Amino acid sequence: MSIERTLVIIKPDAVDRRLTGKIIDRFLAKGLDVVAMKMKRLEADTVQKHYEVHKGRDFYGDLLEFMLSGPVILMVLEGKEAVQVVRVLLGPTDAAQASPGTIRGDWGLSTRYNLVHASDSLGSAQKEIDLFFQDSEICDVHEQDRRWILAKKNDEWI
Ligand code: FUP
Repeated sequence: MSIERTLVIIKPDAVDRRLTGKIIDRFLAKGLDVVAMKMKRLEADTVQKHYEVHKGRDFYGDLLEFMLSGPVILMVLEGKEAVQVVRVLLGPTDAAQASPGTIRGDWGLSTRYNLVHASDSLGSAQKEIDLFFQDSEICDVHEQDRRWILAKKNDEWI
């Protein structure tokens, strides 16, 4: 199984509710590495690009307004199967349907205010990382830094 990178956005609701530390801790406790992180207010054109697939949907305008309503924390997370692992840690888009133990399940009830975004595939992860980060902002993780997180067998992380 390969080491992947995924993009995470801690959304304005989670920042406003002071949930950022607890949320970041979930990712670290799972064994993922934070290889880039910054806090900022997003610009409208960046959010429009990020949510381009939803252009024309009835919730699109409200979604943009929400994402621009306050600062967010942007992160690149790295680890084994990071894209899918992070989506599982979040739970489904509608937080009311999310199981206890997931981020949305523990702290949310809303579809719009669902606390965190994470890339849904390896392809979108690469696009989203490139949209929000320069290569120079991303740190390299050394194999020895994850030696108690993952084992190696026949050149595969297990
Ligand atoms: P996700 O992959 O979990 O981020 O979910 P989607 O790409 O389907 O939706 C992106 C964002 O649009 C959600 F995080 C919240 C918002 N949304 C709404 O506000 N209303 C909807 O009915 C669906 C999505």
